[in-house]
Amino acid sequence: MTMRRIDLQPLEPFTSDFIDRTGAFNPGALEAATAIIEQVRQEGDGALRALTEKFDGVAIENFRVPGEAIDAAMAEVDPDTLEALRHAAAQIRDFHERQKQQSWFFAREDGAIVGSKVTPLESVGIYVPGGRALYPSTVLMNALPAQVAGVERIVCVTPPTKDGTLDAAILAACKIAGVTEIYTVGGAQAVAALAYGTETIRPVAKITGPGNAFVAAAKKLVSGDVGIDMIAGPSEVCVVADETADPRLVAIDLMAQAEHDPLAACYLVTFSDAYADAVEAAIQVHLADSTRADITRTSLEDHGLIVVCTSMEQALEAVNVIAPEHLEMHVEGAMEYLGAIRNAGAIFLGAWTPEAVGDYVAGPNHTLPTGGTARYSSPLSVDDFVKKSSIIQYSPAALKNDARAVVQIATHEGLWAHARSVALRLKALLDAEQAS
Ligand code: HSO
Ligand code: ZN
Repeated sequence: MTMRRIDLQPLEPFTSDFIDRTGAFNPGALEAATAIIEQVRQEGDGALRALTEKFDGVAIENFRVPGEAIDAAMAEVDPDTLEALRHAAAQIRDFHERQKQQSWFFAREDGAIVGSKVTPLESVGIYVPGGRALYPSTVLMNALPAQVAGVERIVCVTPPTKDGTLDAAILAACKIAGVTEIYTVGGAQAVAALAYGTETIRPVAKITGPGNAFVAAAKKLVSGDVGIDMIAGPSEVCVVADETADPRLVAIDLMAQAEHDPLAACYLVTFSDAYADAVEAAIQVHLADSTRADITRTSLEDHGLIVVCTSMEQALEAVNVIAPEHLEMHVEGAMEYLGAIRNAGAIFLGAWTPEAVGDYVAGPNHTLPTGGTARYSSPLSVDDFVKKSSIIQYSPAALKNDARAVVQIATHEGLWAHARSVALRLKALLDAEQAS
């Protein structure tokens, strides 16, 4: 197993040309999703049944998962897993509680009141993938911020397993995180149902959660009719390691991302070829024990990259160009470099912070910007499940203060009624003053 390697010269800048992020877009999926969405809009539940038979190979009569099935799942899941999910949920909830924004108002001296009113979305739909990415942790990471935001209707959709049922741990995570409705339907058809509604599934205001190329395409297509969160690309980690980092730990942390997906992209930023060799050798040793060696090896060989730098400045510059979803600073005095890191979805500091703690239990969300979008976007948060309305209330004194400016700008813009709406009120005020 060898990863692609770049040896930078002193002062040589790391540029985006070194990174290969192609292959994320799939035009075939867009075409297929368009047809599926149309079918669901026209035929509702009938289309969901037909498409579930076609793509999942199972006939489903009733998509809604009954309460008894959810209770049965709680009993079926191994108690230690249930306990771990509850432990994770408590810390995730606690973290997201701190993100909650309050409505605020500001009273100006002239009596005008301006402000911002925060309102939770009425409903959200969470897409939970099946197959290789069957993650109860993703249920927690999407549903808990919605619950903390105050969303009343939290709907979960997820594709059936071969026998038409759902994974018990997924159902248990739904219960723990306050999901209010669960439907056994996946793919672009589930996204269409959430966006436009069917006989059994009422539409939602926003759809979040990861999915395959068809789900991503469907989310893109329904966006505008409903809200969507970010479209997640393949997972990424960038580990910056100096000579103080144990190469075996750096190796296993790279592998922890690589094992997600053959398309996952893992970057090692380090300071000598000898160190890079030691990490590669350690990966080789770990691979012998891995239960996901094939995915891991493919990911590292096809999309892995080692950048050997000559200074920490150069390394940090590389990090900011990569703008990784996850960044591990496996270096002495990691906290000191925080100020220099501009682009990263989540930053893990020091030797005791493997990405896996953030994936599951630390509290911050594991839904993070991928594909370099950390340059301008943020982790999924409570903010994604609320919206704001601006509030404005004027007093007579405030109107008097501002009337001239409004009339001036409105007249410049050629908007007669705008100017007049203020001028008429101003006249009424002045007349009343004169009368008294
Ligand atoms: N590392 C993934 C999240 C996850 N890990 C879920 C384990 N389960 C996001 O990049
Ligand atoms: Zn992970």
